[in-house]
Amino acid sequence: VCSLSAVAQQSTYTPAPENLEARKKFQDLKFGLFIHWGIYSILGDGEWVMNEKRIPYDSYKRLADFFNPQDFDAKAWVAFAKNAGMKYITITSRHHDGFSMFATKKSSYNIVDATPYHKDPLMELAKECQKEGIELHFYYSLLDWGRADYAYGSQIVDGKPVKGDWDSYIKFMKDQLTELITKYPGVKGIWFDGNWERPNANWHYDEIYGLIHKLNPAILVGNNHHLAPKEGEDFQMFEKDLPGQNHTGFSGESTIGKLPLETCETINNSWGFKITDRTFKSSKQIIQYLVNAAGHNANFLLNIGPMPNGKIQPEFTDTLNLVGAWVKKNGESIYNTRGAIVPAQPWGTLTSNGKALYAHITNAPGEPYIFIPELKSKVTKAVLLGGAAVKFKQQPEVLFIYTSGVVMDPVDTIVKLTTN
Ligand code: FHN
Repeated sequence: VCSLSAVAQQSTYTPAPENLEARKKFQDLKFGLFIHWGIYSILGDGEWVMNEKRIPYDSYKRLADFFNPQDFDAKAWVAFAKNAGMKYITITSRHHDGFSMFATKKSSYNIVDATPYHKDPLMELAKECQKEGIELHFYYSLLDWGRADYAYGSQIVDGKPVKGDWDSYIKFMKDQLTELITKYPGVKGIWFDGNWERPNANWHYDEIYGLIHKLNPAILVGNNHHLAPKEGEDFQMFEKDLPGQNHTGFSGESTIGKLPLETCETINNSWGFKITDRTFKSSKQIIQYLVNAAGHNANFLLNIGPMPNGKIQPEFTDTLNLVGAWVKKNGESIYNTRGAIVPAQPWGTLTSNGKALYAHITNAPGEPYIFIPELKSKVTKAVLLGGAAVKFKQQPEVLFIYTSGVVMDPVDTIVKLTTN
């Protein structure tokens, strides 16, 4: 039986006008830089190293004594993102190891108080992003391997861990989120992760999301819980999968909702710096991922794990220089566009900016033409983006684009279709 007070407490989230505006802007940005960086970077074995190598928390914590990223340069990171054509950055403010990469008063286990570096890189980054017109989102881990109040490994009964102090942990997160939102200039989003470790816990999202939106209604809340969107969230992300796909096994329960979409993927095979990981994706793979994400109406958040000294490894820079050059040339078919216009086709995908449609032919067609089914708009002109006219024929709800004589680009042949 629902008591009256319980009913009264249930609130439905109505995003503020500035939040709806921020969602639209976010969708226009299309391409972001994901950064996993923490004291784990020292070991060069990924951000899960403490857990995977079973390093006791007290021993792991000693890494802080050696974390001194003297070569960190916020300007260089933001320039790196901009040069790649990225319009926003999402960075780990605190990962599962519980180490805060920012100046927090709520835990001494943070980069300013616990390392010889004694500086706050996230403040530098926030200021530089603001100066350069790059949006900044903070990744924030719900899961904590070390805090006593979280009590990692504890059984969950009635929505709470049996051990630890759940209320204290929830309060701690709220306090830190308040710091992140109120102290750092220009923060545009919070990217939660780790819900999946305690799927049956009561995370008090109503309070946490409510607090965030009270502090700043425009802030976009997303949660990588691998489930359908929950009340209070402003965007939906898919880890290592395009919306609707489930290669990772993470996205089985994440049916696509109505929120702006984002997909994240790694530049090699690791989130945090991994010294042995040389499985670098090519610029072609990254460009095609971006194009496919846009075609699926999603932003693409591409991850790098910077080195412990604060530098970004040259392999990433080289690849993203090529990606940046491509986006500079073809950006009108990516930025400010929307996708999911027609289902993904064997030859590729479609984007639209409202004025034109862009057919991205990323897979060489087997026939000397491609066809676009279910197309409602009337096409009046077809050209290669920035180039010559292309022959086409429109029949009711099907458009044929003839590719014979067209020099195909192995990365993406873009045909711009003017519609009326
Ligand atoms: O466990 C994390 C992982 O370290 C990384 O942060 C990724 C990013 O999407 N999310 C988690 C796995 O779902």
